[in-house]
Amino acid sequence: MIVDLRSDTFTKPSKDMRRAIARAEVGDDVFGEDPTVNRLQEEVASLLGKERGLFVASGTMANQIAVNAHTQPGEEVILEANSHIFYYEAGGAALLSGVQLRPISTEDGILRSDQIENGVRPENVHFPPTSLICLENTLNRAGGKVFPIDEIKRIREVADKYNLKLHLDGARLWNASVATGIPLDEYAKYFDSVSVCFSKGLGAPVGSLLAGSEEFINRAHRYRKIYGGGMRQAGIIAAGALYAVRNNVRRLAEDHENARTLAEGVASLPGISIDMDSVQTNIIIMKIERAKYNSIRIVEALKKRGVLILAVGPDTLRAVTHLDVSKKEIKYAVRAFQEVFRD
Ligand code: TLP
Repeated sequence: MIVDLRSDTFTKPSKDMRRAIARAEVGDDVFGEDPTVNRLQEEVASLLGKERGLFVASGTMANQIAVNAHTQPGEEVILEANSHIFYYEAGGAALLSGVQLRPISTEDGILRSDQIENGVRPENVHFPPTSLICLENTLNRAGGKVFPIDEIKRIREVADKYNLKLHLDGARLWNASVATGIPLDEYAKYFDSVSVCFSKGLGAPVGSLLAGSEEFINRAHRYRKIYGGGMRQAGIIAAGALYAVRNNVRRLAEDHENARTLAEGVASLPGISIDMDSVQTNIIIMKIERAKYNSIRIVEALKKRGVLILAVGPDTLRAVTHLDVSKKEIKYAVRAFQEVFRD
């Protein structure tokens, strides 16, 4: 048995999704003539309560386009030090948008409005002007935690006070919404732009969407072209995304339950610890005792037993549940952890 918990990006399209893909009506999307892409953009923009949506190749592309469309070269962007845009996007914001990132460290991944306010640059010839704040929900490196909506409201007030734009990396906003019952548009209304992914927990093979105002998406559309992201009969992949949005959102609750089961089974083992309060959705971050264990060796020992997870730091492991992992497989994974940490 192979239980792949490395990421929810490893999900493969189901038979029904493949059927929807095979049947997709297509056209040339660079000319705006792909009916499936257009339907997806309209449906998801409406779920997010935004005027328009733009289908793009990946979450990284959505975020990078947003950063570029909201800023001018030489400006500064405030974000959390473990955010995907800062940590995992290959320095793209500096390279593609010419902006400086101002990463703020927090203990729990949640940027507070006062930290942001302290980070806004006063007008002074020595400083780059602050123009954008980026938040993430759920928080990948903080164990899939949900960003609290009350803090988002306070951050919006800071953004308004200083005339800053606010972007949400909502790669897993679906998970946040299912976990809290807060609708997507209630989250999205505090942001000038939102990116969401179809290729994570929703199980589509490819694609993300950037949503915002008409004027913002017009600008974003140009950057998508510049970045080589103008695709032709993209309805082939948009059909998978549309199927995912229509069928795979509510079931994310099962992934959250599985994550809880796995975390409970592992947390009591010697030499490994999990902040159970952070296990709110489908990501589990585990800390191992460094004196005893090495994260790479643990990953190898689990792999020998058919359980795949990722080392995301020298003493940090990550497991992610998703629609291709069943309850039974989670139980198997717990047993594998028990064997490895008892040996
Ligand atoms: N995250 C991936 C890796 O890049 C780390 C994963 O396995 O979790 N925002 C967030 C919050 C993400 O977690 C990711 C992907 C992205 C953006 C980027 O999406 P893609 O991979 O489609 O560019």
